[in-house]
Amino acid sequence: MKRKPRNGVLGQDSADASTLTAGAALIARLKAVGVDYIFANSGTDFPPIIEGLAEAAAKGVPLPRALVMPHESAAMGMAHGYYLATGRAHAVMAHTNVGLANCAIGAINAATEKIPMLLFSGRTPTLESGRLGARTVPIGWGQEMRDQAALVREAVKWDYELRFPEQTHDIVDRAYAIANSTPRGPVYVSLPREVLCEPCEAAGLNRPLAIEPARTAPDAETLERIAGLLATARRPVIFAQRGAGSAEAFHALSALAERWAIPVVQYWAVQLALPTTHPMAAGFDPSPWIEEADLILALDSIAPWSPDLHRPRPECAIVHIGADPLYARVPIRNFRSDITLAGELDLSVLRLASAMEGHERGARGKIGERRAAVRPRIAALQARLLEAARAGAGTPPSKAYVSLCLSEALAGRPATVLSELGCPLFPMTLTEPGSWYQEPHSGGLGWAFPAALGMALADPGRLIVATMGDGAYIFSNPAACHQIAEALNLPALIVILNNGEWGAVRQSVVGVYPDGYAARTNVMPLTSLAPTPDFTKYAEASRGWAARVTDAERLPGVLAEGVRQVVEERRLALIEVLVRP
Ligand SMILES: Cc1ncc(C[n+]2csc(CCOP(=O)(O)OP(=O)(O)O)c2C)c(N)n1
Ligand SMILES: [Mg+2]
Repeated sequence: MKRKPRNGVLGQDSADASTLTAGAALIARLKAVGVDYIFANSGTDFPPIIEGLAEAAAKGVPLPRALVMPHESAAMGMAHGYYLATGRAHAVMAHTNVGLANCAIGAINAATEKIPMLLFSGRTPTLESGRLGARTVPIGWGQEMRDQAALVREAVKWDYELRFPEQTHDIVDRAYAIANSTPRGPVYVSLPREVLCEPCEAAGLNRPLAIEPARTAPDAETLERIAGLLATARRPVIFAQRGAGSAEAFHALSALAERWAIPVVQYWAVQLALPTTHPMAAGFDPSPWIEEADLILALDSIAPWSPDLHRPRPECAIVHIGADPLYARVPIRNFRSDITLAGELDLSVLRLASAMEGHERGARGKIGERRAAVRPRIAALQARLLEAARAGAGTPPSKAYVSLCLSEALAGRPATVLSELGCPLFPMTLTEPGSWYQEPHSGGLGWAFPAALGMALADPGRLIVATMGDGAYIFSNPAACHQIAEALNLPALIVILNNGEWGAVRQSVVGVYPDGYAARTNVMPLTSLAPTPDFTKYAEASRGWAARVTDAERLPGVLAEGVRQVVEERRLALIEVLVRP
């Protein structure tokens, strides 16, 4: 019988302290560039990774924590949430083409939201025999693809296949630098098993990141033009869909909107740009503002309004600011842009706020006029939103009413709400940066639950709430997410708004065919989730605390207890609320 090779080609044995298996070097290099967690779902491609983890640990090499993810969608969602909480990119490792296919939705979501992450999956061995790592079982043939990276290529900024063990350090550095450069996004590297089994130099493993990520700053001249227009416009309005870029920029934007009396519309907001109760927080509907505007400033907004419904006047000046303000990844996106400013959003907002200062004297009268015109309208709008939410009380309650109750249950504590067809933003009182995230505009459902777990991992002192529709919860692979919450001790509050259907699909049918057969007869094929499961059982299966609210009067008490379970008992708590269809 042939001797089993330890490393590299048959018969070669080179494992010592000066070398590591490429699998070990790859993971160790990730740690060296700043990756603390690998969210991993392993398979037969992983022996050199798993052996590498053991080898590196035995040799005292620092490693990231490799966490078991029972489903790849959870791995991608957690890496997404972890980045939102910390601004730091992490790694996902999946099993060959099939694991990568399960990562595809997460990659699409990450690409749309410019979330950097390092995505890896094994590549089935190239060789059929004769080398360590060569194929051993039939899936070695069944999982081979002509172009595995094609599964995610449209979503990633860059992809590569590791060809030689000596490339390992460089490829990690390049992947990290590209993912973290403006505009950020996911990258993908496929890892052939034979290459990972090869020995690799350990020297240089701890050198600093060899390639600095590129950060694009806004052009000062263009910023100055925008500041001048914004200062002197009669009816300026800001549209913000992806927050302000950082906590500092959030406060700067709040101050700018207040000082200059500029309404901020948060239409389909994925992140919060200023407090919901801010005197210039002009709700989510562009309609009242867009037609009278003489200047629109869109901050990192993929679709700041719907061209089918909302029409800016031809003489209105339109400005787009963002990391990639023209959204070059999107084939069709023809929002007019008279001034286009590329650069990191936070830098643009902060520098715009300073540039505005130079215009203060000339604009004083204008500001007073603007404030008088918009302030009472915004106050009335905010009151109407609250009133509408209160009117949704009763059994079953509206989503907006549940949102109001949730907001009251969270009052006074640092909390972050992630909503995926769950509680709507606007009746809530959320005043802090990072307190609100909504599902990505790519809409790949199943995001909120694992993203909340990623946040809970990153920030254990914060109360993380994931609120979802019943459909969105099912998409999240709940068995996997609850297993992770228990295994990693990640308490979070899960609030499911159960209307027994895919209501968004129903609304879309009514939107396209308002007088159609489906709307008139109220027969909506392909939207019902009946019979509705008892969702509490999913949480209980992994020993979480759970409650089902069928009587809306009990809602405030149950929410308070759910918060207590998470904060004091450090348990995952799931609350299922039956809401109106
Ligand atoms: C992966 C994926 N599959 C399908 C869809 C299409 N889709 C969009 S909204 C929706 C229904 C969501 O239902 P639910 O979470 O119960 O919220 P509701 O619409 O009832 O408020 C579906 C199926 C999607 N966005 N993503
Ligand atoms: Mg539903």
